[in-house]
Amino acid sequence: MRIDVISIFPQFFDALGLSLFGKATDSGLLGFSAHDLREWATDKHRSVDDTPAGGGAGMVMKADVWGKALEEVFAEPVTPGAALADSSEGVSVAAVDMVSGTDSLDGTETAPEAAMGRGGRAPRRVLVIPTPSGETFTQRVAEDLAYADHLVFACGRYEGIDSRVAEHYRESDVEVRELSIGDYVLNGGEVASIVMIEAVVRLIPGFMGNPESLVEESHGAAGLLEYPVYTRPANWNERDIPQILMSGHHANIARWRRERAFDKTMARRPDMIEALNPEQLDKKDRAY
Ligand code: 6GU
Repeated sequence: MRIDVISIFPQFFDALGLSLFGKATDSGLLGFSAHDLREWATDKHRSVDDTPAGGGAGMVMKADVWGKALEEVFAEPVTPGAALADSSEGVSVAAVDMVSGTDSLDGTETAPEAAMGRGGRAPRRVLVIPTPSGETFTQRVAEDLAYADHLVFACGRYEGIDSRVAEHYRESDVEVRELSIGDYVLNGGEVASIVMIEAVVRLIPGFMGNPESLVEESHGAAGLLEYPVYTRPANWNERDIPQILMSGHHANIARWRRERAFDKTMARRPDMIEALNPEQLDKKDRAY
C-alpha cells in the first residue's frame, strides 16, 4: 500500500514515524509521504484559501490548488496487491520518507506496470477527505481501506475544501470517502487523518504479528468490547488477579473472558449488543 497525505501542516505526520511505520515500512508493506499543499500554490503569497462564495464566516480552500496537488500525487506509481501478504512476488514498495513535501517513490515500477499492475488489475485508489460532515469512520471502514492500493488523505483547514474537488474525483476512477472520526469538531483534518492511518495500517495483511488479536480486540470480529486483562504481580495493592486466569484451564478461561466482554459491552455499549448478528451470539451468552 502507498499512503500520501496533503496538508498545510505536513509536520503533524512526523508523529507516525515514532512507532507505527517502523514495522510496516521496514517490511516493505507500506510507502508513506506527507506533502505540503503550498507546493502547489501559484501566487507569491502561496495562498491556498479564499473567501466563501455567497458570503459568510471563514475561508474555503481553493479547488485549483487542491486539483493540481491531487493530480500529481495520484499520478505516483503504485503496485496493486503490494499490501497483501500472500503476494506471490517479492514486491518492493518505496521506503518511508518522513521529510515533508518530498516524494519518496524510488521509481522501481515501470509505467505500464503502474497502469495495470503485476496482479493484472487496476490499482484501487481512494481519496479520503476528513471532515466533521463525513460518514463515521469505524473499524469496518478501516478494514475496507486496508485493501486499497493507494490512499490519499486531503487535509482541509478553515471551513473546508471547495466541494467541486470531491465532485470531480467522484466522477473519476478514484473512490472518494468523506469521513468523520466522531461527533466533535477539530481545527483541521490532520489529527483525524493520523487516527485513520493508524487504524488502517495495523490491518494491512501481514502487518500484525498475531492476527488472532484482531478477533478478540474491541470492535473486532466478535462484535464486543475487549475483556479485562492482567499481568504480574499476582497481588497488587491488595487486588488479586482473578483466580480462573491462574487455573490453566483454557476452556474455562475462554468462557470467563467471553462473559466479561459481553457484560462490559452491555454496560458501556448496549448498541453493540443490539447489533450482534446470530453467528456472533453465543448460546451461553446471558439473556438480556
Ligand atoms: Cl475528519 N475533521 C475535522 N476537522 N473535525 C472532525 C473530524 C474530521 N472528525 C471529527 N471531527
